[in-house]
Amino acid sequence: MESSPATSSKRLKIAVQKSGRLADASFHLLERCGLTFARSKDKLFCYGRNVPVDVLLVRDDDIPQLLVDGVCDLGVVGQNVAEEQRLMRTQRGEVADYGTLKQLDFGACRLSLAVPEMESFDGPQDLEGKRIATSYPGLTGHYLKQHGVNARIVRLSGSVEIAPSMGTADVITDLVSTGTTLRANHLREAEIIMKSTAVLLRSGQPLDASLEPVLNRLLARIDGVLEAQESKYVMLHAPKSRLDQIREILPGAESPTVLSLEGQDDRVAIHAVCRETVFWEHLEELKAAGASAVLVLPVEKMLA
Ligand code: PRT
Ligand code: ZN
Repeated sequence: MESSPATSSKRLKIAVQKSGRLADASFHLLERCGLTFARSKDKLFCYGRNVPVDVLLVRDDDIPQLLVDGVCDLGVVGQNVAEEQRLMRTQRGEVADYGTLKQLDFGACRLSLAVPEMESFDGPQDLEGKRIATSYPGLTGHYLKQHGVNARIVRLSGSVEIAPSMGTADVITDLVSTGTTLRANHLREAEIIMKSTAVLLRSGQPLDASLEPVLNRLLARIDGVLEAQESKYVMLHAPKSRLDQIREILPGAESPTVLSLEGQDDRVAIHAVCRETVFWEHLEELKAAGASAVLVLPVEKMLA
């Protein structure tokens, strides 16, 4: 019996969060790249139907280790998790063999230092001798070291924001997005330690040569999806004489298509892909420049 070449059975493995803040957006990104999946019964494994790509659904904290071990080739996590685990591994003398391939456009947050709202904070030196509650001992310790401050880190795995009112810490470092949690706990964001978004990580383990083209195609599609998200297709009518002015207003447009309008010698139709956000202000400027029939459409996919 003829067996297929060994390499043909190789599949790219991507780890994403099973449930939580990054779960839906990570999976949606892969779907927007045109990947379709069959889910296993326990919903922990998704088999790519149309491409040799499988998805493992796991806790976000486990993703760096899966990459270090080479169990997965790629993973989507917050930069905060990737950097925290890198620092902790380095401290323990272990390897943190993974790197960032791409910054993604979801999961934005920041790791911040927060102090009780009535207390003053004039800079990192104020932390000398204090107790800092955090789930991020690596990043917090790194920040203290950078500023030459000695403080005690109280490591907590959750509900960090209640530590000052419970009396178990003086200040905290925690992830913040809207700031509601801090305000509800009478804390004030004093300093940003790190800004974070979700990132696509790649294992440092060598990838099977047969999977390099699969990876490259996926990366090109991710670029297309990320670019399309911002981009809009703009159509409008405008006086021929104002062409240059209109081109200047259209944000991030390269060379617009100019079409003649039947029965109108002095006006043309302009179509352009705007690669930057089109704000209402831009539309008002276009109108002031004589544009009419302005249409702004979403871009589904884009291939550079
Ligand atoms: O179960 P699993 O271990 O997989 O998930 P998890 O509970 O560890 O993580 P999850 O789903 O809460 O967060 C996953 C990632 O989302 C984080 O590592 C960040 O990269 C990103 N992210 C973005 C956030 C937030 N925004 C965020 N606001 N992660 C947590 N928060 C929490 C924060 O800890 C605090 O309790 O939300 C609260 C603050 O929110 P605001 O809006 O009140 O400021
Ligand atoms: Zn987690």
